[in-house]
Amino acid sequence: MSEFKMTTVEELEAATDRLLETGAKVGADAWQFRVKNQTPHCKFGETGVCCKICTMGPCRVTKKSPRGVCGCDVHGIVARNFLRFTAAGSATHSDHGREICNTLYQTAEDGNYKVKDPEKLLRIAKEWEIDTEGRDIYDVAHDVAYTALTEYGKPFGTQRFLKRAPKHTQELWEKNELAPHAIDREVSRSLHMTHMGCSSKPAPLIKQSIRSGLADGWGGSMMGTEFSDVMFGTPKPIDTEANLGVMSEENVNIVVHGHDPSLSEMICEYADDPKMIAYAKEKGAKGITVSGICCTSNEVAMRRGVPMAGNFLQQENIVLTGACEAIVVDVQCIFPALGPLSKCFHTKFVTTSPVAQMPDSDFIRFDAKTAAENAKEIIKMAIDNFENRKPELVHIPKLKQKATVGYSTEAIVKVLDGVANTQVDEMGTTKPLIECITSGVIRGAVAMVGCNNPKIRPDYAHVELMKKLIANDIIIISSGCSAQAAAKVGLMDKRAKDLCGAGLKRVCELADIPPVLHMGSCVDISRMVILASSLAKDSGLNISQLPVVGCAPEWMSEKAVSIGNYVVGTGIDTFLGIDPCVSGSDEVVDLLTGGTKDWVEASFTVEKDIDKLGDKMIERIEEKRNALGI
Ligand code: MSK
Repeated sequence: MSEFKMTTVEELEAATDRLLETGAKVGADAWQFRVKNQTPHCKFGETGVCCKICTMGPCRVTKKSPRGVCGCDVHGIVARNFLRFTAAGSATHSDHGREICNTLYQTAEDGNYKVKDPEKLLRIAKEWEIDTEGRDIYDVAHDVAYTALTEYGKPFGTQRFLKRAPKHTQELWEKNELAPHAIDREVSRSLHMTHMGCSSKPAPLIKQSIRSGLADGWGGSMMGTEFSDVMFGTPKPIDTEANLGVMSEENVNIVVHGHDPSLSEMICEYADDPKMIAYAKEKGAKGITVSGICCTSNEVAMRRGVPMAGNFLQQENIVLTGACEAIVVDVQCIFPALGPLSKCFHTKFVTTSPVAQMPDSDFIRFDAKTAAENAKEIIKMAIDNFENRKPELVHIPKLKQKATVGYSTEAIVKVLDGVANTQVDEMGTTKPLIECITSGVIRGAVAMVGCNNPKIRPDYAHVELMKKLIANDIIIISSGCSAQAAAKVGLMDKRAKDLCGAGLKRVCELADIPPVLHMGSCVDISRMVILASSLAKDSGLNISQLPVVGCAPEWMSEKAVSIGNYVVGTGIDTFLGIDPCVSGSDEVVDLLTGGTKDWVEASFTVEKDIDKLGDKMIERIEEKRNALGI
C-alpha cells in the first residue's frame, strides 16, 4: 500500500489562492473579498439585540435604550431572534423532507423513482401500523408516503418517530411539553410566539426552539433520510475520492450542489448512460465526470461512490477551475455569487427548484414526473458546453484523497460486529461499540457536523479537532460539510488509523474502518440521534449519560441551529465554535448553556478558541465516563 500523507489546511489554502489568481484575470468576485467588505459585522446583529419584527422599529438595545418601543427587554428580543432562526432551519430541513415524501409517493415499478430498499420500507410501514400483508410494494410506498405527508399538518398527536427514542427521553419530552406536534404547526407556532405582542419571556421561547428543532430532527429530517434510503438505497461502506482533484481536465465536468438527492441521483444515473458518454466523445471529451459539493455530494457519495469535489466554501473554486461545464443546483447553501461568477467563465449555472431561483442562471425546472427528461437535458447542455472551455483558464488543483464513506447506522452496527466477533462475541446490536467504550478502548464518540464559516479558517477547526479527538481514542461520526473537510484531507482514508491513539487504532484495524465515519448529509444527523438512541437502549443508560457529544465548530446556517436544538433536545451536549447571536442576553446565554439541562439533561457550550473547544469536549466525555465509573 502506498504511503499515506494527509493534505494540510495550508495546502488547501494554497490551492484556493492559485484559483483566485485565475479569478483576478477575468475580474471575478469571491467570498474572500466580500467578507472584507462586510467586516466589521454589525454588533447589534451579532449579539442578537436588534428587533425588526414590527415597523415601530427597528429597535436596537443599548445601555441608554434598554427596551424596544413596545417595552420588550433585551432578553425577549434575543430569545425571539433565536427562535425565529431555529424555526427557519426547521422549516428548511423539513420542507426538504416533504419533497422526499412527495417523491416517494410518485414511485412506481416503471416510474422515474423506484423502491430500492423494500426491507426498510416494510420496517417503517410496520412501525407505523400500515398494512403490508400480501400488498404490492408500491401500494405500501404510497400509503407510507401519504401518512408521512400528514405528519406535517396533522391536527392531533405528536411525531410518529418520537417512539424510536428511549423511554426516558420520551418521558422528558412529555413532562416538559417538548414533544413536537405537526411539523408545520411547530414552525407556525414559533412565528406566532415571536410576533409583536406575544412571548417575550426567554424560557418559553427557548423551549419552543427545542420543540421546533425536534420537529426537524425527529420529523422532517428523519423522514428525509429514511425515505431517501428507501428510494436510493441505505448506504453501505463504499470507496470514493475527495477534493478538487477529482475533476478531470479531459472530461465534461458536471458538479451537483445542494441537498435533495432526487435531482443528483438522476444526473448520476444518466451521466453513466453509454449514449451520453458517446455524445461527450463526439464533442471532444474523453467522458463525463460527475462530482459534488455540499450535502448533495454526501448523498451521492454515500450511495454511489461519486467523488466529492468539496464543501461549502469551496463552491466558487469549482467554477474558478475553468473546467466546470455545468454546476447544477437544487436547494440550500448555494451562493447567489455562482451566477455572476459563472458568467466570467464558460460554466452553465443551472438552477432547478422553484425554491431556489437565482439571477444569471439557466432555470430547468426539475420535477419527479419528468425527472429523466430534465436530467438528460441538463447533461446534454453540459456536454454541448465543453467546446466553449477556455484552455488558458483551466487549472484543476492536483489535490485529492481516498475516502471510504457510507456509514449509515445500519452499516456502523454491521462493521462493528466484526470487532465483536473478535473481542466480545456479540451480534447485531450496538453492544460491540458499547463494549469498546466501556472497556476504554474507545473513550467516547463525537458527532462532528456543520458548515464552513469565513469567521474561521475554512476546514481548520474541523480538521484540527478531528485530529485531536482521534489521537485521544475518540471515534468521530461526521456529516455535512464537516465530513467533506475530513475526506478532503484524508481522515476518511482507512490509513488515517495511524493518527489515532492505540485503542481506536486497534478498533479501526479490526473493523477495517477509517477513524472518521461518514454518516451523510445535514438531514442525516437524524441517523446520529437514532444511533445514540440505540446505544442508550442497548446499554440501559440514558442518552445524556453516554460519553458522546455533538460539535459544529464552523457552522453558519439556520439549519445548523435547528440541528443544535434537536441534538441538545435529544440529551446530547453540543459544542459550537461560533456564537449563535445570543451574547446580548445573559439570561438567554444561561438558559442555552445550562438551563436546558433541567428539561433535556443537555446544553450548549460555545468556545471560539478551537483548541480549548477540543479540550472541553474531551473533559465532558471523561466526566461522563467518571460518572458511570468506567
Ligand atoms: S451543506 S448547512 S453548509 S453543512 Fe448541508 Fe454544508 Fe452547512 Fe450547508
